[in-house]
Amino acid sequence: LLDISWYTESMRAGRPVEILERHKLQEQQINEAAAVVFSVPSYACQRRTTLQNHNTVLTEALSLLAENAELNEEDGRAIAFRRSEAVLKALPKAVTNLADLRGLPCLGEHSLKIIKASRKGCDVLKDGVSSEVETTRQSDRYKALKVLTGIFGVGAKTADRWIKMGISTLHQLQASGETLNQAQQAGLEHYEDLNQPVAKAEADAIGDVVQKVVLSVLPGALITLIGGFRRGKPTGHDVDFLITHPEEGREVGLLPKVASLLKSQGFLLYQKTTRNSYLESDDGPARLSSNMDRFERCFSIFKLEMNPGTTRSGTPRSSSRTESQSDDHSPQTPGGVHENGLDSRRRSWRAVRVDLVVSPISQFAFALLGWTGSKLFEREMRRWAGHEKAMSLSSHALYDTKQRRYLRAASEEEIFAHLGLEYIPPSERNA
Ligand code: DCT
Ligand code: MG
Repeated sequence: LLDISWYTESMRAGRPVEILERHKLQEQQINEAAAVVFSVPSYACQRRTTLQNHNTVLTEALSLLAENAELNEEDGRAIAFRRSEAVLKALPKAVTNLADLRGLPCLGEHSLKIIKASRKGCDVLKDGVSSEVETTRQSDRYKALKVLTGIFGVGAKTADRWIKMGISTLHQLQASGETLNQAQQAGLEHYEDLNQPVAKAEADAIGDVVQKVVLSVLPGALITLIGGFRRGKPTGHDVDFLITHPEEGREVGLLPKVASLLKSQGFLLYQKTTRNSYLESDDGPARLSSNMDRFERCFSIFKLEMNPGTTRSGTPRSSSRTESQSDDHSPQTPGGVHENGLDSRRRSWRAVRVDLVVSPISQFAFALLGWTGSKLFEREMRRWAGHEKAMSLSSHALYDTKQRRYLRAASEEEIFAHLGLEYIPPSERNA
């Protein structure tokens, strides 16, 4: 292991102490390497992350801090926590000892502190208590940000402005006389439903309706369930569909027609459709603030009829209601127990957030990859492309900056191959 020429040179020059020091250092490095318990590559897109998480106590702690940073628009902090969380999610076993963390990538000082975090000497590994996490969870600001951004159409900036005006609850928002845009009005009206997880069976039922309507407008169209459900998640916060047609161009202008049909059939409680604004240029992709917003897209609130006896997903509503009545901060329908003037338990339908995205077939593989997620997996793939391959990846295309050309792909597998990455199937992209 020693560099022989350096060794003989040092011997000849009579530097035995140096040799001894070097020996010691190498021995130490060898021991450390041997003591690495889990070996994990540093980009999430190089790892297989299933839904089986062996470290939920730790990842939930880090996730809460990441979420808090996101809600406070501290992007750097948020991404650091998300990366650490993702590394722990990818481990094949539970971390039982701090030594297990040796050699793991992306565990910054702060994340390590949280993992080791102590309250009276107990660490989160033993009893799930980290004082910083608990303080954040209990803080008025975090609770208010959660409640307000829980309204569809309300982001961190708006929530922050309202909090500065003294608004931290839905009741205070209603009493404030603040003007709400249409999305926010609909979000407030369907607050309770939209904050209940959506089950896979509900997503499939919506898929059937969407498929029928899309095919009636454009025979031959292909509809794919994307987002978390494509990764095998049993529930989600919304339902995402990607639509394309095998003949390039036939898909243009599809969504306004689909939305208007769905609306006339009583399936939409709210919708906003945006047109495709993506154009390729010979100079490569323009810098986009987000790669998500250029397809023809329909953001909607879907009215899902439920069969009698269908139970809603998530916790029993009666118990969550009791809690919310005693806690002014927790999600609560503005009017109290009744949403839309009806007790939601007796309604035959529920509201669900549904996103429809349309892509031309030439961009379909990129759209599919970009919309399957997880968010961190996507982000890491774009970072890998940029930092390691001098390429620019979006949900529309892959551009090679050195060759100054777009790299075409007809499948996700081809995109991974262009990027020099081993193919990771959707069920293992749950970073
Ligand atoms: N996406 C992304 N970057 C974003 C937002 C979204 O890469 N800023 C991609 C990844 C997932 C996909 O779009 C759908 O987004 P969400 O519905 O927010 O994510 P999800 O994984 O489907 O989560 P959920 O199961 O809660 O709906
Ligand atoms: Mg989703």
